[in-house]
Amino acid sequence: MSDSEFFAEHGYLIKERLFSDADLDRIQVALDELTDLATRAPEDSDRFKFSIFGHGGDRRQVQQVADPHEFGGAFIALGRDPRILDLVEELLGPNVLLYYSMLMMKPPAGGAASPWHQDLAFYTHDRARLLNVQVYLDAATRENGCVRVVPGSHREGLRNHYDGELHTGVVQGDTRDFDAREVLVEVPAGSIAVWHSLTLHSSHPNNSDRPRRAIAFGYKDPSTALLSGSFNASETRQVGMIVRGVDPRGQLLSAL
Ligand SMILES: O=C(O)CCC(=O)C(=O)O
Repeated sequence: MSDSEFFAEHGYLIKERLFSDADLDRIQVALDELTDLATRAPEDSDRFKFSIFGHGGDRRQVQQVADPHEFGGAFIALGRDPRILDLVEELLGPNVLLYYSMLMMKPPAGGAASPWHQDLAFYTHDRARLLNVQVYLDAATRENGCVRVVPGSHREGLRNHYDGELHTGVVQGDTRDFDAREVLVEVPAGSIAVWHSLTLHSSHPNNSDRPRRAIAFGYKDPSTALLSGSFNASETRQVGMIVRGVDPRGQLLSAL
């Protein structure tokens, strides 16, 4: 089965050790610079979050950074890396827009779980031609809070993430069926996981003594259009940038 056939069937894809230890060392240098910069941030913002995974917000250790690719260097190089983009092109087509990125550093000893959700619920588009690529800087295991996906759920439509008028970012109702169908993304450092914007996913808490750090990149086919405002400012704060091909419908012009 080819990568695109597997992705079409299951809504996710795992590539183990796509990046070498030398690649990870380069990212680590950039990460050290960025986390150092974050300590100067006066408080939680759309850019830097210190308590999103729990632990009461230790200001010396940023837990989430929005759009690290905007800082350039190793982060934008990673978002444009041909090893990722060749795969994304195979799944999305010749035109690819880097839509957002997110650095997630789930701390050890109780880093919080993420509840079941679908990424498309955060930025509704006219078609679900968006996907997420998560690059693992550490080995991910159940113990340190790996991601879980529900295979095939991208073919079951968008679930309700609303409680009345409130967009919760969490699938409402009984989710025990998702727990029963979960596939754990347990991978060595340097691996990637790709999931479709409609694939149900969540993550376990980090009950280990090791962090679980990852950088996510959101990519989309630029001919798919945002239908309404985002519920998560950091994910559509910028209109993104073309990293393969062209912007055939002028989305970048109209989005401004
Ligand atoms: O990395 C995690 O623990 C959760 C990631 C996630 O749910 C997302 O990026 O949408």
